[in-house]
Parts: sequence; structure tokens; C-alpha cells
Amino acid sequence: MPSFPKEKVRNIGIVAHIDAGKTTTTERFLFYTGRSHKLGEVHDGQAVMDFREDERNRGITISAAATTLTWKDHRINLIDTPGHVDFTAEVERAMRVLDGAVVIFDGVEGVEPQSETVWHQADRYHVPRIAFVNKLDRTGADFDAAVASIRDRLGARPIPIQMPVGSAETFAGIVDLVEERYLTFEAESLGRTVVSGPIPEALAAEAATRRGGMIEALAEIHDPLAELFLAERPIATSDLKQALRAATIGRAAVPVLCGAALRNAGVQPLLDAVCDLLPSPLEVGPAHGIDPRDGKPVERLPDDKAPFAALVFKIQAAEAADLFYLRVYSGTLESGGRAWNPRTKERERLRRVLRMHADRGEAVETVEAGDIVAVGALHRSMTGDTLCDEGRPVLLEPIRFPATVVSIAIEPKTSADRDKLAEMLPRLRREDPTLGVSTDPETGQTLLSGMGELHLDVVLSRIDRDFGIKLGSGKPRVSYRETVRARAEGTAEYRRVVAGDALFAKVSLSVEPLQDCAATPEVIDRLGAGAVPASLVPAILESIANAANGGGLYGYPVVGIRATLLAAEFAESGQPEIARVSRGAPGGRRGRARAVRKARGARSGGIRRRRDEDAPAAPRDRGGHGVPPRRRGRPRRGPDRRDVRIPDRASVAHAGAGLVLARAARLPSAPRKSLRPPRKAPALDARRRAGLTLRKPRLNPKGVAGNESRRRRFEEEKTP
Ligand SMILES: Nc1nc2c(ncn2[C@@H]2O[C@H](COP(=O)(O)OP(=O)(O)OP(=O)(O)O)[C@@H](O)[C@H]2O)c(=O)[nH]1
Ligand SMILES: [Mg+2]
Repeated sequence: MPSFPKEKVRNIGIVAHIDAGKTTTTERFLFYTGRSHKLGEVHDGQAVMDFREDERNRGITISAAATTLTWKDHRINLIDTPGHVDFTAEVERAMRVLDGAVVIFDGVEGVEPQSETVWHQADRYHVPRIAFVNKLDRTGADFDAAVASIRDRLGARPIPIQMPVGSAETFAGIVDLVEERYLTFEAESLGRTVVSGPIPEALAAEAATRRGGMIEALAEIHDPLAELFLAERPIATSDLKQALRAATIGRAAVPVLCGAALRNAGVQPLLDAVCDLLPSPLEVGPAHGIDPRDGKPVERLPDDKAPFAALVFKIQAAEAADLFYLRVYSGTLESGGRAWNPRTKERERLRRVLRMHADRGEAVETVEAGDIVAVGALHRSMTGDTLCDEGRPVLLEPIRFPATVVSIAIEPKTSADRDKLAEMLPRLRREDPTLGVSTDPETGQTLLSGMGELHLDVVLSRIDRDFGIKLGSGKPRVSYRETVRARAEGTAEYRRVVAGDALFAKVSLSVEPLQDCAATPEVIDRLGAGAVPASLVPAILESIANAANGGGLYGYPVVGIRATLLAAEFAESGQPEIARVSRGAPGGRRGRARAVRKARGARSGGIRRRRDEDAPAAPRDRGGHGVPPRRRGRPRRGPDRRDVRIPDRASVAHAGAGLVLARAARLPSAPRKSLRPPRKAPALDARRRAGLTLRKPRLNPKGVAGNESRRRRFEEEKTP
């Protein structure tokens, strides 16, 4: 089968703030290109691209959806992305693989917060874009103000290539400044018929002024046009189109179009602009990666004859088999052929290659450079993996996903639900790399973490509805991080008597902020030789890192700091075995307990006594995330587990480091609470609300419950 001419392929994404009209515009694309025969509306729950049940119920896009359209000899592979901040990772992966983007703005609001985010994502991946100012039929719509906000808030160079005629209820049509035509969209045919006529007399002067402004702006960045302009020679439409295309692809300017997708106005000219102004895969240049064998940089040209290279950018959990979305950068591969995954060092067979149309797939025989397709059931590939030619391997740059910011405790209702959940969670995580699964160290409960409360709510309802797993869940909590704003020094002493043995340590530290306030803490040793036994230094450094991780002033992990160990004193008296045991003796919990007993010798009751004197209170039921911990036959935190909590050298240093960190954070520099403020929980159903009761925490300033109470106090202060 002859391959589709690559210069006529466009891989584009539709990105914007929530509700700007991405899906509404995409539905018109589908309708006018003949891909769908009915106009699906988001507000009727009928949008083809929002095919998931939760998308239709909530009226928002949650998961990016792909389709392929044909418009004027061009093949447009399009991804409609969600605008809600909780699903920003969907935009990230789309940006990673797309060659161009249509950024939609609300004609009333102009640039909104998420417009800025997607704009910067596009900047990061060097994606050329065109802007579409939508909703000009809304009261208060102001095209010029929206263009000004693109310039002022995004620091871009917007060049309007259209002019709206009227606004809000008087919005009547569009003047195409390049072709100098007046376009109206016939209501009876749902905008299918575009009437193109001469610019009405009354609009001619304004259109001419705006056209002059467009040419001047383009002449500033496009030399051939500048020459024509300065020589006052006639400028043909083709000259203008050429200049616009070069400026867009070179990311020197952003052409701005306008319309009202819901009123079916301005959509076909936008499709024309996608074909005329955005780049083909050939114009984007080679994909960059490294050779996994020697780490040397390699390039892959968008050429069918080059070795095969593709990136897995999305995995969609489906009932029958998961679907893996690929962007092919070079080479070709037959359906059923094998590709090499350099990360897993395994061959993967590309079975069932599909060109996706929202939730439907159309089988294709061959994938080639520039394609975006989905394949069924890869074995161990993950999002961000490269699939390539085994003989000429390449590792393409993976996709970066943001850290999770909110977590919630979940509790399966029955043991059958627990088993199903254990099977489902890895699949859900594979689909959604921004979903975290961990175990609460305080309660042993499963914690789901995600990008926001809406994200977690969507995941929970999906677990319930799609997989029939019944869960109790707690209160979503923001995963705050703390950092310090200024350098501070401090010294802490640790004196404890453990079963008659005196332990002593004194640690001096400085703590200072790093430039990157979200960076993992750096710990540096500046101790003079012989200050403490050399074997102790790694333990102290590790303990400082653990102390930072264990929580600062408000009990949240401390990030973005450099802690420097300035001085340390240490006195050891007996019980070296205990120290060793505590740092992890072989043989698991029981093995460690046995070792402790052995270390204690014949002193009966020693363990119990030590626990009474010293060990933190049993970490049971601190109500961390508001769900009672599950009951098991055997208590999770039995005596043998607590044996290993005896302070050892590491925990001595830990205590000192913890104090210093806390003091540093308490200085006038004031802690910096990074990340976002808590947002209002979305409506949770009554059943889950029932799970929100918080148990009163048992306070213990030394143990984790101390963190817990600090965090709770902080959150109570913060929550409006
Ligand atoms: N008045 C008016 N409303 C519009 C227009 N375009 C879209 N809408 C409405 O705006 C709402 C949101 O539209 P969507 O297309 O779902 O917006 P979206 O950008 O896809 O939203 P998310 O995917 O959830 O981020 C819907 O109710 C649309 O009917 C328009 O041109 N004019
Ligand atoms: Mg949408």
C-alpha cells in the first residue's frame, strides 16, 4: 500500500483551560470532515470524543482522546485533551508526541490559569501553535482583549489573521484578513455551508487597517515579506501564507483566529489553518534519543526507510485488553511485527494495530513514520517506553509527569474486593502514571495519591463502576511539602537511658534553602576527621535525610534544602547489638526480634521494660486519613515489630537532626508551604461521606502522631 504523503500529515493537539470549547470544536471537526454524521454536544452527553461514561456524566474531558480526520487532502491526527488542572498529565503526554497545537481561548475570559500551563508545556516541547478565540457569541466577548492577554500574559507574539464581525448576540461572521473575504456560516446546515463573499463596505476600512497591522507584524519577523513591504511592492496572498507558515513553524508568532464553535462559526477556517500553518512530521525534524548500548546521542529522521522508532505515550485500560498508543518517529512496521523495548530488553509484538477514532479502532496493516496509532496488549511496556529496531536501538526521551499532590486512604469492603483491588491497581497505575499507590506507614492503609481531589474522585468512581470494587475511603489530603527560606544553624542533644544504658549524641547542623524548592534534600558532611567514629557518619547523614523526609514544622516532608553536618559528639555505652539489630538484622521481623532477645541476654522482661520507658506509643488508630484501619486476625504492630524501634546510633542522630530541622524551620525565615492550597472537595456520595469521620489522634510529640497532629492543625488553619 503506498504510504500517505508525509508533507500532508498533521499531528495536532487541542489544548486550553477547562471549558474553553476544545471538545465542542473537535466535534465540529468530526462533523465537517465527515468523520461523524451527527453533531455531538458536550452538554447533551453526546460528544464522540468524550466517550467515557464519567466524561459524559460530568460534562468534562478527563482522558485525552485521539482521532484521525481528512481535510483537503491532509490527514490530521488529532488529540483532544482535558483542560482541568488535575488531568494536566494528559496534556503533557500529548505535547510530547505532537507536532503542533491549537490553543483555544474563551472570548470572554481571554488567558486563564490553565491556558498559561498548557502554553508553557507547549514551550517546553517546542510545539508550534495557532490560537482560536472561541465563544465570541457570549455576552462580554472581546476578541481584542483576548489577543492582548495572549501577548501580555503569555509573552507571545499573537498575529490576528481574522477579524470578528459583531460580538455576543450581534456576532455575525468573520473577515479573513489574508484572503480578504467575509465568511458567514449557514445556520440551517449547522454551519456546514460557509458563505464566502466580498468584505462589506462598512467593514472595509477596519479590515484594511487590521490587515496592514498583520502585514507589518509579519514583516518584522519574516525577511522576504519585509523586503516587499519596504519596497512598497504588492504582497500576494501566497506571500502572506508563506510568511505566516514560516513564522508559526519557527515559533516566532502565533496566528490568531476566531469564532464560536457552539454556533458553528469559524471552524472550517480553523481546519484550513491547521493544514496551511502547522508543520508536517517532516518539518519538525529528527527525534532525539540516546543509544542504550553506549549512551551516545542518536537522531531518528521521519523517514520510512530509517530504523523503526516509536514512543508509547499512553495506555488505556480496556475490558478486553489494554490499548497502547504509539507515536512513530521513524521507519515502518507491519502489523504483527516485532519491536525491541530497550528498557525491558524484550521484544514486543505489535498485534492489532489500530487507527483510533475516540473509542473505536480501525485496523491498519502498516505503521509508518509520523503515524499515531494504538496497538493491543503489549507485554511489559509502560508509558514513556521506546519501541525500536533491535539491531539499531534508541532510547527516546521519556515523558515527565508531575508529582502527586493529594492522597486519600482507601479500604476494601470485603476480602474479595481486596483481592480484586490488588489486581486492578497496577493496571490503573499503568494507565495513569500520576496515580500513586502506597501504604500509610502509620496505619497500614492503602493510600491513593493523585493530582487533585477531582482526579481521585474520578479514580474512585471508576474503581466502583467499571471494576465493581466496593471501597471505603477517607478524606482527601493535600500532600504539602515544607522548605526553609533562609540559612540557619542549630545544635541538638540526645540523652536517653535505655534499660540502664546511657546513650548520648550531640549534632550541629546548618540548613539552607536550595534554588529548586522541590528538590530532594542534599546532605553534606563537613565533620573534621576523627570527630566521631567513621562508621557513624553514613548513619548520621542517612538519618538527617530521613528526618527531612519524616516532616518539618508542620509534619510534612522537608524538600529543597541543603543540610550540612558541622559537628557531632557521640558516647556509646554497651548494647552495640541493639544498634545493629535496629538497622536491620537478617531474618525478617521474627529474626530481628530473636536477635534482640539474644542481645538482651537473660534479662527477662527487658523488652517490655524498654518499650514502656522509651518506645513511642503504639501507632494504631491515629485516624490518619479518617478510615478505621482494617482488622486482621493478627495485629500488624506486634511486640516483635516494636522491638526494632529501640533507639540506635542512627535514631540518636535522627532525633538531633529532626530537632535542628524543626528549629531551622521555625526561624523568622518562616516555612514555605509549597504546592497548592487545599481545594474544596467535589461532591462525594453519602456512602463515602460516612467514611470521613476522623478519629481523635493519640498525640505523641516524639512519634509519627506528633507529625499527624501538626499536620492536622495546619490543615484546620488553612481550610476555609
Ligand atoms: N456560548 C458558547 N458556548 C460554548 C462554545 N463552545 C463551547 N461552549 C460550551 O462550553 C462548555 C464547555 O465546552 P467543552 O467543549 O466541553 O469545553 P472543553 O474545553 O472541551 O472542556 P474540558 O475538556 O472539560 O476541559 C459546553 O457547555 C459548551 O456547550 C461557544 O462557542 N459559545
Ligand atoms: Mg473537552
